[in-house]
Amino acid sequence: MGAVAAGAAAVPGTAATLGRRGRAWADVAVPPPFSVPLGLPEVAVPVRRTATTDYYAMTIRDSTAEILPGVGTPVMGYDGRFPGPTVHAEAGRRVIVRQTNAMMHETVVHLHGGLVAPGQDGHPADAIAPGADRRYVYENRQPSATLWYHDHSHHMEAEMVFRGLAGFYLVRDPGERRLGLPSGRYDVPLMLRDARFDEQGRLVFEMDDFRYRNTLLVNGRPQPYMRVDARKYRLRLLNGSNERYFTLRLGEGDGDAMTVIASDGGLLPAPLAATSVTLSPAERVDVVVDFSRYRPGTRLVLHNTEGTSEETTDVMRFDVGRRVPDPSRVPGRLGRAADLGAATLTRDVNLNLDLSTGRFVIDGKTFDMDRVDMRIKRGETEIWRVHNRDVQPSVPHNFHLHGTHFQVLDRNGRPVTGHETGRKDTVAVPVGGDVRIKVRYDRDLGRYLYHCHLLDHSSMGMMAQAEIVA
Ligand SMILES: [Cu+2]
Repeated sequence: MGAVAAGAAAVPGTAATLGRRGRAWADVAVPPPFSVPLGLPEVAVPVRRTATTDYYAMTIRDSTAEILPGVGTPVMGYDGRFPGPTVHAEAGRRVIVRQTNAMMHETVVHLHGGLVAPGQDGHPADAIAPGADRRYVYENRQPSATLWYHDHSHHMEAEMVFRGLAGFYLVRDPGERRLGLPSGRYDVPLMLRDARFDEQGRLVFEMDDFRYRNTLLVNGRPQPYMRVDARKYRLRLLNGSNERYFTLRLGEGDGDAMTVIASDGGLLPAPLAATSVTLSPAERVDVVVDFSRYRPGTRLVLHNTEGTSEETTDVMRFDVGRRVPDPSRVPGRLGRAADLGAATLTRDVNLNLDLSTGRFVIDGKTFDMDRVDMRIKRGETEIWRVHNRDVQPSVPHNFHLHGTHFQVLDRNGRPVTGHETGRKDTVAVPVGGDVRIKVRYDRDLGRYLYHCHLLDHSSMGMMAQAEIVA
């Protein structure tokens, strides 16, 4: 019944619930906004390189991170880092990661957005026992994209990701390099999420308690500032929250111009101008911001317009510095279109909180790793209409597919715009409404998960699996 009570109040992303408790939960430890410099996740270094393959070794372990200044916070981390090290991958070149589990808990690693074989995908049935290790083989047969890796343990992914088991995985390719987009130190991954701390600065995880997760973190730092040169930057924005939605605006008022260049699955066909971007949990968007439009000394706040108080509205601040030469550009043509062709089949998928049992379900059922929930013929395009039935109480959900990228057709009958026109692996499903997506699996046979990526919901059962058949 706990889930019912939580569900009744559970409306992440709405003004009614976020930020109500203010900073009272972390008065002792949380610094004022924009007083901590942004950090970048450490870059993972291969232990070995061959002609075809980069080998990495990571240890998944309990650790301590300085998230709040001067405070040691116990975390779970890839190599003990919060967030985990960033893996730089090259399309067409294999990456093999040996993950050693040095924790007391089982864990399993999912490469979110990776087009990988089912056996490498981090299915909860493939857990790494404490003390054991597992090799993950990623072929990187996909175009450049901002991916991330995170825990996917049965019933535990919400807590383990919340405690730190998440990191960036960036795929690049020669075609993207030729475009001349901002690169190197001007290509910056930003993992946005919320957290809840107690008065000692420890992370507090309670299932579905998103309304108390009022400290915003970027790359593991509370509401940081970042010194930028007055030139173009590529910002890779990832919503790494369990349940919080971000609608991001730069500067004051209606928001300054950003150029959206990529979605979950990689580059859009063409850049799109935007003054805001909305990200439900696990979604990514890459934007180019031209800081040369601002006078040196300008301080620009990245706002979350879905926040309800200073601590949930102010995400981070960019402090514009000197003008520097900027050879980068944003060409008018970028990547390939998302079009998956004509569909041969349509399906309905229903997401809801079952009020009689208090369980979060898909098509009436909680996840069972021994049950196949649908069979999909490889190579055939299908249209899925995904419904969010939770009007009363009102509960947001989103929808994530493993093993492929999909094309979003419309939401509540209206065509989507902006980054949602690109190739996607996660999409928001509005309360009481639906989203239609085109789905096609082109490669491996076997089982892939699909689920709500509000991780507290998937941990409580809002997950299912499809079997791809010949
Ligand atoms: Cu959900």
